[in-house]
Amino acid sequence: MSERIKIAVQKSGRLSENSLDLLHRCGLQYARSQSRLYCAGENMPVDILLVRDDDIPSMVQQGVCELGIVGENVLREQQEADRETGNGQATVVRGLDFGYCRLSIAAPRETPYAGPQSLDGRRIATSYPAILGRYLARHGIEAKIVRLAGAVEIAPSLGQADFICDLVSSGNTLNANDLRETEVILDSEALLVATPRTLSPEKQAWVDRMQRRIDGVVRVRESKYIMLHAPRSAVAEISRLLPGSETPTVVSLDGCDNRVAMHAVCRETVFWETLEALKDAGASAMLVLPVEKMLA
Ligand code: PRT
Ligand code: ZN
Repeated sequence: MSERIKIAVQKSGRLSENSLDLLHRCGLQYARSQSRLYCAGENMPVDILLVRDDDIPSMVQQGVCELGIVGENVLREQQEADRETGNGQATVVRGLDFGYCRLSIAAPRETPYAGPQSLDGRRIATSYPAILGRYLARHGIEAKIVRLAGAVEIAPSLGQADFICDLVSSGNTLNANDLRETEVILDSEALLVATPRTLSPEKQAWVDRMQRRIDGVVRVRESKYIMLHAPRSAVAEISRLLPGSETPTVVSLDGCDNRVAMHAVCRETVFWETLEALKDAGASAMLVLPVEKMLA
Protein backbone atom coordinates (compact mmCIF):
# COMPACT_ATOMS: atom_id res chain seq x y z
CA MET A 1 0.00 0.00 0.00
CA SER A 2 2.03 2.96 -1.24
CA GLU A 3 -0.65 5.61 -1.67
CA ARG A 4 -1.19 7.43 1.62
CA ILE A 5 -3.49 10.33 2.41
CA LYS A 6 -2.80 13.26 4.76
CA ILE A 7 -5.16 15.05 7.11
CA ALA A 8 -4.24 18.60 8.19
CA VAL A 9 -5.01 19.33 11.84
CA GLN A 10 -4.24 22.36 14.03
CA LYS A 11 -0.91 21.74 15.79
CA SER A 12 -1.64 23.44 19.07
CA GLY A 13 -4.71 25.48 19.80
CA ARG A 14 -8.39 25.31 20.53
CA LEU A 15 -9.19 22.74 17.83
CA SER A 16 -6.23 20.37 18.35
CA GLU A 17 -7.51 18.10 21.08
CA ASN A 18 -10.99 17.59 19.63
CA SER A 19 -9.56 17.02 16.13
CA LEU A 20 -7.09 14.36 17.26
CA ASP A 21 -9.73 12.75 19.45
CA LEU A 22 -12.08 12.57 16.44
CA LEU A 23 -9.41 10.81 14.33
CA HIS A 24 -8.67 8.45 17.20
CA ARG A 25 -12.36 7.55 17.39
CA CYS A 26 -12.24 6.76 13.68
CA GLY A 27 -9.82 3.98 14.59
CA LEU A 28 -6.66 5.78 13.48
CA GLN A 29 -3.58 4.87 15.51
CA TYR A 30 -0.52 7.00 15.01
CA ALA A 31 2.96 7.53 16.38
CA ARG A 32 3.83 11.05 17.39
CA SER A 33 7.16 12.08 15.96
CA GLN A 34 9.68 14.15 17.91
CA SER A 35 8.84 17.36 16.09
CA ARG A 36 5.15 16.47 16.19
CA LEU A 37 4.57 17.98 12.74
CA TYR A 38 3.93 14.66 11.11
CA CYS A 39 2.21 11.67 12.66
CA ALA A 40 2.35 8.52 10.58
CA GLY A 41 -0.77 6.38 10.78
CA GLU A 42 0.17 2.90 11.99
CA ASN A 43 -2.88 0.89 11.04
CA MET A 44 -4.11 2.78 7.96
CA PRO A 45 -2.46 4.69 5.09
CA VAL A 46 -3.61 7.91 6.71
CA ASP A 47 -1.12 10.42 8.15
CA ILE A 48 -1.69 13.56 10.21
CA LEU A 49 0.02 16.86 9.46
CA LEU A 50 0.06 19.24 12.43
CA VAL A 51 0.11 22.85 11.25
CA ARG A 52 -1.16 26.36 12.07
CA ASP A 53 -4.88 26.56 11.45
CA ASP A 54 -4.43 29.46 9.01
CA ASP A 55 -2.44 27.18 6.67
CA ILE A 56 -5.08 24.45 6.50
CA PRO A 57 -7.45 25.85 3.83
CA SER A 58 -4.67 26.42 1.29
CA MET A 59 -2.97 23.08 2.04
CA VAL A 60 -6.24 21.28 1.34
CA GLN A 61 -7.10 23.48 -1.62
CA GLN A 62 -3.71 22.76 -3.21
CA GLY A 63 -3.93 19.05 -2.48
CA VAL A 64 -0.94 18.99 -0.09
CA CYS A 65 -3.43 17.33 2.25
CA GLU A 66 -6.52 15.49 1.06
CA LEU A 67 -8.55 16.34 4.18
CA GLY A 68 -8.37 19.01 6.87
CA ILE A 69 -10.11 20.15 10.04
CA VAL A 70 -10.46 23.90 10.34
CA GLY A 71 -12.73 26.57 11.81
CA GLU A 72 -15.38 27.91 9.44
CA ASN A 73 -14.11 31.42 10.27
CA VAL A 74 -10.62 30.61 8.95
CA LEU A 75 -11.95 28.84 5.87
CA ARG A 76 -14.37 31.64 5.01
CA GLU A 77 -11.68 34.30 5.47
CA GLN A 78 -9.42 32.48 3.04
CA GLN A 79 -12.27 31.93 0.59
CA GLU A 80 -13.31 35.57 0.65
CA ALA A 81 -9.69 36.61 0.12
CA ASP A 82 -9.34 34.10 -2.76
CA ARG A 83 -12.54 35.26 -4.41
CA GLU A 84 -10.58 37.79 -6.46
CA THR A 85 -7.78 35.37 -7.39
CA GLY A 86 -10.28 32.71 -8.53
CA ASN A 87 -8.33 29.87 -6.87
CA GLY A 88 -10.17 26.55 -6.51
CA GLN A 89 -11.51 26.04 -3.01
CA ALA A 90 -11.53 23.34 -0.39
CA THR A 91 -14.87 21.52 -0.28
CA VAL A 92 -16.80 21.54 2.97
CA VAL A 93 -17.70 17.96 3.87
CA ARG A 94 -19.51 18.54 7.17
CA GLY A 95 -19.63 20.40 10.47
CA LEU A 96 -17.92 18.55 13.31
CA ASP A 97 -19.97 19.77 16.29
CA PHE A 98 -17.08 21.41 18.16
CA GLY A 99 -15.11 24.67 18.04
CA TYR A 100 -18.29 26.71 18.15
CA CYS A 101 -17.85 30.49 18.15
CA ARG A 102 -19.16 33.53 16.30
CA LEU A 103 -17.51 36.41 14.50
CA SER A 104 -19.14 39.53 15.87
CA ILE A 105 -18.98 43.27 15.75
CA ALA A 106 -18.53 44.77 19.21
CA ALA A 107 -18.53 48.33 20.46
CA PRO A 108 -17.35 50.12 23.60
CA ARG A 109 -20.24 50.03 26.06
CA GLU A 110 -21.05 53.77 25.72
CA THR A 111 -20.93 53.81 21.88
CA PRO A 112 -24.46 54.04 20.46
CA TYR A 113 -25.39 51.32 17.97
CA ALA A 114 -28.53 51.27 15.86
CA GLY A 115 -27.72 48.62 13.27
CA PRO A 116 -25.03 48.22 10.59
CA GLN A 117 -25.45 51.83 9.42
CA SER A 118 -23.87 52.93 12.72
CA LEU A 119 -20.59 51.55 11.31
CA ASP A 120 -20.61 54.00 8.39
CA GLY A 121 -17.46 56.12 8.31
CA ARG A 122 -16.04 54.43 11.43
CA ARG A 123 -12.86 52.38 12.02
CA ILE A 124 -13.25 48.65 12.74
CA ALA A 125 -10.28 46.58 13.99
CA THR A 126 -10.20 42.91 12.95
CA SER A 127 -8.11 39.89 11.98
CA TYR A 128 -10.88 38.99 9.49
CA PRO A 129 -10.66 41.80 6.92
CA ALA A 130 -12.06 39.76 4.03
CA ILE A 131 -15.22 38.50 5.82
CA LEU A 132 -15.78 41.93 7.34
CA GLY A 133 -15.20 43.65 3.99
CA ARG A 134 -17.81 41.44 2.36
CA TYR A 135 -20.30 42.08 5.17
CA LEU A 136 -19.83 45.85 4.87
CA ALA A 137 -20.15 45.75 1.07
CA ARG A 138 -23.35 43.71 1.36
CA HIS A 139 -24.83 46.38 3.61
CA GLY A 140 -23.51 49.23 1.47
CA ILE A 141 -21.43 50.60 4.32
CA GLU A 142 -18.14 52.44 3.95
CA ALA A 143 -15.95 51.89 6.98
CA LYS A 144 -12.19 51.75 7.49
CA ILE A 145 -10.94 48.24 8.24
CA VAL A 146 -7.97 48.28 10.62
CA ARG A 147 -6.13 44.96 10.15
CA LEU A 148 -4.64 43.54 13.35
CA ALA A 149 -3.03 40.13 13.83
CA GLY A 150 -4.10 39.83 17.46
CA ALA A 151 -5.15 41.71 20.61
CA VAL A 152 -8.08 43.14 18.64
CA GLU A 153 -10.15 43.65 21.78
CA ILE A 154 -7.87 46.40 23.11
CA ALA A 155 -7.88 48.43 19.87
CA PRO A 156 -10.75 50.76 20.96
CA SER A 157 -9.13 51.60 24.30
CA LEU A 158 -5.83 52.30 22.48
CA GLY A 159 -7.65 54.67 20.14
CA GLN A 160 -6.87 52.50 17.08
CA ALA A 161 -10.51 51.80 16.22
CA ASP A 162 -14.13 52.65 17.08
CA PHE A 163 -15.44 49.08 16.78
CA ILE A 164 -13.94 45.61 16.63
CA CYS A 165 -14.89 42.49 14.68
CA ASP A 166 -13.59 39.40 16.49
CA LEU A 167 -14.41 35.86 17.57
CA VAL A 168 -16.59 35.45 20.63
CA SER A 169 -17.54 32.32 22.51
CA SER A 170 -18.41 32.97 26.17
CA GLY A 171 -18.29 36.77 25.80
CA ASN A 172 -15.90 37.08 28.79
CA THR A 173 -13.15 38.75 26.74
CA LEU A 174 -15.56 41.41 25.50
CA ASN A 175 -16.85 42.02 29.04
CA ALA A 176 -13.35 42.28 30.46
CA ASN A 177 -12.58 44.97 27.87
CA ASP A 178 -15.79 46.96 28.39
CA LEU A 179 -17.13 45.99 24.98
CA ARG A 180 -20.59 44.77 24.02
CA GLU A 181 -21.52 42.50 21.14
CA THR A 182 -23.69 44.39 18.66
CA GLU A 183 -23.92 42.14 15.59
CA VAL A 184 -23.09 38.52 14.75
CA ILE A 185 -21.70 38.32 11.22
CA LEU A 186 -20.74 34.62 11.10
CA ASP A 187 -21.59 31.55 13.18
CA SER A 188 -18.69 29.14 13.12
CA GLU A 189 -17.80 25.57 14.05
CA ALA A 190 -14.95 23.22 13.13
CA LEU A 191 -15.41 21.79 9.63
CA LEU A 192 -14.10 18.76 7.79
CA VAL A 193 -12.82 19.96 4.41
CA ALA A 194 -11.63 17.99 1.40
CA THR A 195 -9.39 18.81 -1.52
CA PRO A 196 -11.08 19.71 -4.82
CA ARG A 197 -8.24 17.91 -6.67
CA THR A 198 -8.88 14.67 -8.51
CA LEU A 199 -7.32 11.78 -6.59
CA SER A 200 -6.13 8.33 -7.55
CA PRO A 201 -8.81 5.67 -6.91
CA GLU A 202 -6.78 4.31 -3.96
CA LYS A 203 -6.51 7.72 -2.28
CA GLN A 204 -10.14 8.54 -3.05
CA ALA A 205 -11.23 5.29 -1.43
CA TRP A 206 -9.39 6.22 1.80
CA VAL A 207 -10.77 9.76 1.73
CA ASP A 208 -14.29 8.33 1.35
CA ARG A 209 -13.69 5.83 4.13
CA MET A 210 -12.41 8.51 6.54
CA GLN A 211 -15.33 10.77 5.67
CA ARG A 212 -17.79 7.96 6.41
CA ARG A 213 -16.14 7.17 9.72
CA ILE A 214 -15.99 10.83 10.77
CA ASP A 215 -19.64 11.17 9.83
CA GLY A 216 -20.42 8.16 12.02
CA VAL A 217 -18.42 9.49 14.98
CA VAL A 218 -20.08 12.91 14.86
CA ARG A 219 -23.59 11.50 14.48
CA VAL A 220 -23.12 8.96 17.22
CA ARG A 221 -22.18 11.57 19.85
CA GLU A 222 -25.70 12.73 20.56
CA SER A 223 -27.39 9.53 19.49
CA LYS A 224 -29.13 7.19 21.88
CA TYR A 225 -30.81 3.85 21.38
CA ILE A 226 -34.18 3.89 23.04
CA MET A 227 -36.32 0.85 23.88
CA LEU A 228 -39.78 0.96 25.41
CA HIS A 229 -43.10 -0.82 25.68
CA ALA A 230 -46.28 0.89 24.53
CA PRO A 231 -49.95 0.27 23.81
CA ARG A 232 -50.36 -0.54 20.11
CA SER A 233 -52.79 2.40 19.86
CA ALA A 234 -50.05 4.85 20.99
CA VAL A 235 -47.40 3.87 18.40
CA ALA A 236 -48.04 6.88 16.15
CA GLU A 237 -47.98 9.38 19.02
CA ILE A 238 -44.82 7.84 20.54
CA SER A 239 -43.05 7.81 17.15
CA ARG A 240 -43.79 11.52 16.88
CA LEU A 241 -42.31 12.19 20.34
CA LEU A 242 -39.04 10.28 19.77
CA PRO A 243 -36.46 13.03 19.11
CA GLY A 244 -34.76 12.90 15.72
CA SER A 245 -35.57 9.26 15.08
CA GLU A 246 -36.31 7.52 11.83
CA THR A 247 -39.15 4.98 11.69
CA PRO A 248 -38.91 2.92 14.87
CA THR A 249 -38.89 -0.87 14.90
CA VAL A 250 -42.17 -2.15 16.36
CA VAL A 251 -42.31 -5.77 17.58
CA SER A 252 -45.09 -7.71 19.29
CA LEU A 253 -44.73 -8.76 22.90
CA ASP A 254 -45.26 -12.43 23.55
CA GLY A 255 -48.78 -13.05 24.83
CA CYS A 256 -49.86 -9.39 24.59
CA ASP A 257 -52.12 -8.42 21.74
CA ASN A 258 -52.43 -4.76 22.54
CA ARG A 259 -48.87 -3.92 23.69
CA VAL A 260 -45.70 -3.71 21.59
CA ALA A 261 -41.99 -3.07 22.08
CA MET A 262 -40.54 -0.10 20.18
CA HIS A 263 -36.84 0.39 19.39
CA ALA A 264 -35.40 3.53 17.80
CA VAL A 265 -32.13 5.40 17.34
CA CYS A 266 -32.64 9.00 18.41
CA ARG A 267 -30.18 11.38 16.82
CA GLU A 268 -30.88 14.18 19.26
CA THR A 269 -30.42 14.40 23.01
CA VAL A 270 -33.03 12.46 24.95
CA PHE A 271 -34.00 14.65 27.90
CA TRP A 272 -35.88 13.62 31.05
CA GLU A 273 -38.75 15.76 29.73
CA THR A 274 -38.87 13.59 26.61
CA LEU A 275 -39.12 10.42 28.71
CA GLU A 276 -41.87 12.00 30.82
CA ALA A 277 -43.80 12.94 27.68
CA LEU A 278 -43.38 9.37 26.38
CA LYS A 279 -44.65 8.03 29.68
CA ASP A 280 -47.68 10.32 29.50
CA ALA A 281 -48.34 8.93 26.02
CA GLY A 282 -48.46 5.40 27.47
CA ALA A 283 -44.84 4.20 27.26
CA SER A 284 -43.35 2.01 29.99
CA ALA A 285 -40.16 -0.01 30.60
CA MET A 286 -38.09 2.68 28.90
CA LEU A 287 -34.37 2.13 28.40
CA VAL A 288 -31.99 4.71 26.91
CA LEU A 289 -28.63 3.30 25.80
CA PRO A 290 -25.52 4.99 24.39
CA VAL A 291 -24.61 4.14 20.79
CA GLU A 292 -21.02 3.01 20.32
CA LYS A 293 -20.62 3.14 16.54
CA MET A 294 -22.80 4.04 13.57
CA LEU A 295 -22.23 3.53 9.86
CA ALA A 296 -24.77 4.77 7.35
O1 PRT B 1 -1.55 28.95 16.18
P1 PRT B 1 -2.75 28.90 15.32
O2 PRT B 1 -2.77 29.95 14.23
O3 PRT B 1 -2.99 27.52 14.81
O4 PRT B 1 -3.99 29.18 16.30
P2 PRT B 1 -4.88 30.49 16.52
O5 PRT B 1 -4.33 31.22 17.69
O6 PRT B 1 -5.09 31.23 15.25
O7 PRT B 1 -6.29 29.85 16.85
P3 PRT B 1 -6.95 29.34 18.22
O8 PRT B 1 -6.29 28.08 18.68
O9 PRT B 1 -7.10 30.45 19.21
O10 PRT B 1 -8.41 29.02 17.68
C1 PRT B 1 -8.61 28.05 16.70
C2 PRT B 1 -10.06 28.09 16.27
O11 PRT B 1 -10.90 27.83 17.39
C3 PRT B 1 -10.57 29.42 15.75
O12 PRT B 1 -10.20 29.67 14.40
C4 PRT B 1 -12.08 29.24 15.89
O13 PRT B 1 -12.58 28.51 14.80
C5 PRT B 1 -12.19 28.38 17.15
N1 PRT B 1 -12.62 29.12 18.36
C6 PRT B 1 -13.67 28.78 19.13
C7 PRT B 1 -12.07 30.23 18.87
C8 PRT B 1 -12.82 30.58 19.98
N2 PRT B 1 -13.80 29.66 20.14
C9 PRT B 1 -12.45 31.74 20.76
N3 PRT B 1 -13.13 32.05 21.75
N4 PRT B 1 -10.99 30.97 18.51
C10 PRT B 1 -10.64 32.04 19.24
N5 PRT B 1 -11.32 32.46 20.35
C11 PRT B 1 -10.77 33.66 21.04
C12 PRT B 1 -11.25 35.00 20.46
O14 PRT B 1 -10.40 35.40 19.39
C13 PRT B 1 -11.14 35.96 21.64
O15 PRT B 1 -9.83 36.40 21.82
O16 PRT B 1 -11.17 33.69 22.39
C14 PRT B 1 -11.49 35.04 22.79
C15 PRT B 1 -12.95 35.17 23.07
O17 PRT B 1 -13.41 34.11 23.86
P4 PRT B 1 -14.53 34.37 24.96
O18 PRT B 1 -14.87 33.01 25.48
O19 PRT B 1 -13.92 35.24 26.01
O20 PRT B 1 -15.71 35.03 24.28
ZN1 ZN C 1 -4.39 30.89 13.45
